Amino acid sequence: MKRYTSSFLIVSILIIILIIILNNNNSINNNTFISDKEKLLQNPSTWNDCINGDYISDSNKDTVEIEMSVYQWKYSYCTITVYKNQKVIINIQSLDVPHGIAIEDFQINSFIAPDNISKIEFIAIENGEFTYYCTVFCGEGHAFHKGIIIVK
Ligand SMILES: [Cu+2]
Repeated sequence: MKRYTSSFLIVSILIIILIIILNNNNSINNNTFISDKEKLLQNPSTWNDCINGDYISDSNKDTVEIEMSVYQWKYSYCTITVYKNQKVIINIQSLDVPHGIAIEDFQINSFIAPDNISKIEFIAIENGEFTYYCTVFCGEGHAFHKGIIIVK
């Protein structure tokens, strides 16, 4: 009986630690998205900009994780620069209507529902420039809803 109680305790503690870790990860992601939304609301003209400009990854890292927002009709990064052989994870959230992201060269085609985080990942095995674009018709600017991944 005592053995069952102590293993039950250990399992419970592990579950609690896991929940805390998962919640922390979520709050990091959410903070980025909340601040992106605030930037847009504070200055409506920025809706036609990539509000966070260009992303350049740290060349010392094997894996890079990027938080990116999408909205009519931009991605929060106009370009994403990574280094050859890096594993790239992009967490994307829509700040308004449903959008998508496709990167044909990396066989990626993902739907992005509002209030959900879509995760895409690929390994940058090739040097070059690769377009990512929206795959869900999202209004008059849809045809120009794109950005570029630069692999150095
Ligand atoms: Cu779109």
